[in-house]
Amino acid sequence: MTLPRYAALGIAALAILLLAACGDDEKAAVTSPAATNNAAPSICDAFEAEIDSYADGMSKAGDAMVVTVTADPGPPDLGLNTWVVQLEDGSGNPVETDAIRIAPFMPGHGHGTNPLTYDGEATGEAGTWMVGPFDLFMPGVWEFTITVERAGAEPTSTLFRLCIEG
Ligand SMILES: [Cu+2]
Repeated sequence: MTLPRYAALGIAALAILLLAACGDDEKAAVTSPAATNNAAPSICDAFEAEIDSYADGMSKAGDAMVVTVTADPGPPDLGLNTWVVQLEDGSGNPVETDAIRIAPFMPGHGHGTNPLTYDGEATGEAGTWMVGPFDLFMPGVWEFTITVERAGAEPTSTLFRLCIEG
């Protein structure tokens, strides 16, 4: 009788298939966490405070005015960067000021740029200034404090915090 022998082979084959199946499951379990994490890792992931996400024309409303930034390159990158900064009141009208400046600073490293601040140049368009180029020489989190001076008023500041991926 050969039938029991074939039956035994069949069982052995089935066992091998089951083992192979288990092996695949294990592999899937190991790789799935990485596969489901769609966000690309960022050099700024470990930073604990909130980071602004850049878009051309990003803006923040401060006490005295709305500050809008368009960066070149955009998003800001390692190396030389020049920003156009627009100042408006709450109704979208340009705010004329005497001076603006930007102080770039890496909070995680405790250093800024050289020089520490960059004065804006009036563009000729009301309330619009060009600042830079300033050299963002390291990847990581940079803070940009934009200070605005007006005669007869206290200077006001607005801070943008951005990740420079590099
Ligand atoms: Cu640094």
